[in-house]
Amino acid sequence: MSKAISFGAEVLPVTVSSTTLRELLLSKELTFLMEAHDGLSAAIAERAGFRGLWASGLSIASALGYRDANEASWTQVVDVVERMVDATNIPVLVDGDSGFGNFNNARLVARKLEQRGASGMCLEDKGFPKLNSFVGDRHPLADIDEFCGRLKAVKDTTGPDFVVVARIEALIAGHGLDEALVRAEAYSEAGPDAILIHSGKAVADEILTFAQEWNNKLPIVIVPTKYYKTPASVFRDAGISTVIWANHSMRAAIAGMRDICGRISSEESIAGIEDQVAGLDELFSLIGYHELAQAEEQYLPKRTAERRPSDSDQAQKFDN
Ligand code: SPV
Ligand code: MG
Repeated sequence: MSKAISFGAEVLPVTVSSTTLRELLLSKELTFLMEAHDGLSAAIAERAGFRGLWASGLSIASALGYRDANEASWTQVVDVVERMVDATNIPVLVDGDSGFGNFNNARLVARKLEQRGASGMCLEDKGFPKLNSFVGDRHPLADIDEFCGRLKAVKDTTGPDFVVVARIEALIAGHGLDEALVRAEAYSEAGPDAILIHSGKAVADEILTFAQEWNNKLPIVIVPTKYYKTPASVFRDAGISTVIWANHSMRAAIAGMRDICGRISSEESIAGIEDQVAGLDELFSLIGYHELAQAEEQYLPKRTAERRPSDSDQAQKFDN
């Protein structure tokens, strides 16, 4: 992948290349995608060493104060993704929910995400509006043929570099392994680049059995939010392609903000928490203020010895 480097990430606008999302999915190594929900969280994940990002629907919705029930519009999501793309130089896989409607809405969203620099979209086999997989137990699944049409439409509308991930919610909806495998088989005919198999269990058993049966006909992506105790080595040994840490920057932000807000409120002071929040230098560095200083040197007229009229000079002029 090659794109003009973001102003935030480097000193000068040059062209860099990073590993493409498809390369990450197909690589023999286990890939980790880190959740991000805005430009800042994306930049932090990149600095931590992640080679790809998950634009989480849950986290983006939460950061905007919405529920993960398609309350945020697709254009709001696209705008957030654009900020994540601009703030980093690593590929972004976007949680496209169920595609915001039928095949036509799904392909419209995918095309727009591609135009804004996203590297791929994950489409889940539910209807519109969807509800977060961990909320309640009503998760009606899409008709298999209809969902294949949605996948095909997205594939046909986007370019060859744009990755499409077909997400199976059969286990979440309580339909069992056979249904998940039937769906994986059918969806793979529609041309996606990978299968995401989701599970709400606290242990990885059903995911590991799925992986064994599926035998890597397409790369497998997983989201171990609930079976978080399973070590990565188990996923490696099972031949899983990609692990998504789906919501942990957003949850870390909640915990951090909750604690700091509570302390400032009760202590009526910021003295005690100063060394527990990120320094402004770190913030300025993450957002690339150094590039702005360099650009000013390059593009602003050089200051002359003569002082330029300041705002207070102007104010005085009006006062007189
Ligand atoms: C998300 O991060 O929005 C996901 C993963 O879709 S989950 O919340 O587990 O459904
Ligand atoms: Mg989601």
